[in-house]
Amino acid sequence: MPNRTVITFGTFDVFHVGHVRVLARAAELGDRLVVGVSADALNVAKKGRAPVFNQDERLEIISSLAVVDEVFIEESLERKKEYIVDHGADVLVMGDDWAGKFDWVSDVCEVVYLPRTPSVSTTGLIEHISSLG
Ligand code: C2G
Repeated sequence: MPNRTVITFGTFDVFHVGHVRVLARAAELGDRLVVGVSADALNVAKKGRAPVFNQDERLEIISSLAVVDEVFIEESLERKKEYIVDHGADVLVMGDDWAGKFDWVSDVCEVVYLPRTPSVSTTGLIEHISSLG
């Protein structure tokens, strides 16, 4: 059977167990996992704030994980198809907070949405840490 390449995308800011689990489950769907880490500028455009950890730091964290084979910076959500083709991905995996949002790439690869890990989020962690004073 030929090697199956999985691709996923995310900011992965304030790295937490929900991130670990989605990456581990994505890796199980193939032989090689490629991760597009959202650029700082994309995050500002998408969420209206800069990430806590900058893109070089987030890239370093993600590339250090045993389940991850390759990383790159995702500059734009609209370029998803180009990233998928350039990295030879057979399947796009996203958390189900994105359910339906990337079905438009399904002519170039399979699209899978995985359930999110409940009760943990970067925003929640930032609020929690801020409240510690
Ligand atoms: N995630 C999860 N469970 C959580 C939190 C996050 O499964 N409790 C998943 C998300 O569904 C996503 C990945 O972890 O698949 C990364 O989450 P974010 O860093 O929030 O990613 P986001 O900013 O939504 O960027 O091209 C798409 C974007 O780059 C996705």
